Amino acid sequence: MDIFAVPTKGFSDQKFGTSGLRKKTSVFQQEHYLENAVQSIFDCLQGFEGKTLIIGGDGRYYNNQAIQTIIKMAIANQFGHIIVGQNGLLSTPAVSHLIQKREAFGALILTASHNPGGKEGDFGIKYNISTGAPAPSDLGNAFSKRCTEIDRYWMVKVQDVDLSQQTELTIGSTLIEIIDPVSDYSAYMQKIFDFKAIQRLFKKGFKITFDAMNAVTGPYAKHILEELLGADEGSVIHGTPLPDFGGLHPEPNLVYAKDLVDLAYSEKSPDVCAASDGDGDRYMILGKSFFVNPADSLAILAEYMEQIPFYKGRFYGAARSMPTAAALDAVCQKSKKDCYQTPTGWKFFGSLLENQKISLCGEESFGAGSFHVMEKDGLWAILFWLNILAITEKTPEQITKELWQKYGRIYTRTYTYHTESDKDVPHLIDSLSAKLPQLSNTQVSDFKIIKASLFNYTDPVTNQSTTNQGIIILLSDEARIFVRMSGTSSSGASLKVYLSQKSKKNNADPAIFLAPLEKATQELLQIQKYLGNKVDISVT
Ligand code: VG1
Ligand code: CO
Repeated sequence: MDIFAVPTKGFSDQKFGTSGLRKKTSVFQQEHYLENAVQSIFDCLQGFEGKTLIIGGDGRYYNNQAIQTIIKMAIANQFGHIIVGQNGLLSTPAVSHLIQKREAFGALILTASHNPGGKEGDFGIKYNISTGAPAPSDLGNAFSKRCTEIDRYWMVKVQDVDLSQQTELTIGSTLIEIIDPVSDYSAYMQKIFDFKAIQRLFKKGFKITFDAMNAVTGPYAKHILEELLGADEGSVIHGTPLPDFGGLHPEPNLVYAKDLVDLAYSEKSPDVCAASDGDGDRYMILGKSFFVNPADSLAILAEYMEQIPFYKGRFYGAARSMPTAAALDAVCQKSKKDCYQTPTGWKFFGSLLENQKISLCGEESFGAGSFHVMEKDGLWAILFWLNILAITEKTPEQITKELWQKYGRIYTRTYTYHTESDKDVPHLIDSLSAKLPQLSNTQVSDFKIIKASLFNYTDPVTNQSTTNQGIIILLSDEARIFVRMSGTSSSGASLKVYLSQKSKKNNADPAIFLAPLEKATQELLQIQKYLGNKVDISVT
């Protein structure tokens, strides 16, 4: 078998952001584009010869073609063992678990997560390290740099591998194993949660609808919810991974999972509606006519953590990303545990999880996880909820209202403003940043600004600093505005504005309750002035 070098020219637009490299599918399909990125990753790693690489993706268009290319490149780069999910599928948390279980060197995950798929949609690639965690920032920066300067990649000419069968074969000196993507993950979930208690819940007639959004979690959810836990057949909807996700935008939130939300608010609502995103690392949970916001949900997982056998005596502390409302903090305070605030992106939780500073972490974007894997994990969060419901015999609404009763309620809304220009959002953020020193003690609409500052973060374990991770504006009446630029857009730029405000009032509509804060935000940020009229706005 001949290993040969293919000349490439480097691509200056290959930047590894919050979660890997994401671009329009057509961009990825350019000659040498994928190969350039993959070889750049390999070139930044050391000592993988003879070791194991895991490869899988969320099933979107170009998934399997990309996997065939990567298998050949991994052989040429002399990995000793390649593990691939059958039909090219593996969810992000399943990959993270497999890395640990199979003691792999690392993994390549083909996904653009919540971004739409298909020919006209997005494609992406991310690398996870030997702990199972996403590549940390310095490694991601090294990948980006290497992508621009690389001038060759390594390749072999061999036949495509049949991904449709679970099998083993050897090419050159590399063993290739095609595995069931679901079984290791589902076995692990059974070790974590009380499946017997959840089975009893379903036996009593409990109903769930789980929307896999035509993405990777379908096979996982069907096996775990329907086959193992006894949920009715048909509880999992949109359960077959499709290359274009059936036209859905696989992001589980109030905007993109609207049909599911409508079901939850209808008379036909099951006890729980849940959904996951493209690569299976995020979740959404609703009760009958009741939406649990992700910040409250995270606090609830913390509140009940010690009641889940796997976590008994293992609640060390918790963390949330800074844009996430502070419901978690109150629970940690009450149980005298540390609560950390990190920049957006799962990679910032890695060192805290690995060093037992925290057991639980999450983001406002419907991601949550624990030390069970080094990624966020959508189905895990849903099973955690089912376990809580099984133990308490309460509804999501009761559980959430008890949380508000005990700690107060924090209202939240997140606004995303997408523009095709990649200059306007940075311009707005730069202008606001320059004004920050003068903002303290000024009045904006009904609020007084107490403090306005840039969010810089120093990792408490590694001491590594990361600057400019957003702008925090603390206001009177326990209100807060957090502003940052999205790191996962495949084109243009998105401004994200996160509002939150604590109140003793439990039963207001968040949109109405937060209207005065929204008015203050518009006044302060002057979004229209900076971004113009051609913006696509979504609110969750
Ligand atoms: C978004 C979310 C962030 C999440 C990231 C990756 O990032 O806000 O919380 O970690 O997506 O999630 P951004 O930079 O667009 O706000 V996923 O499910 O793509 O792995
Ligand atoms: Co995701």
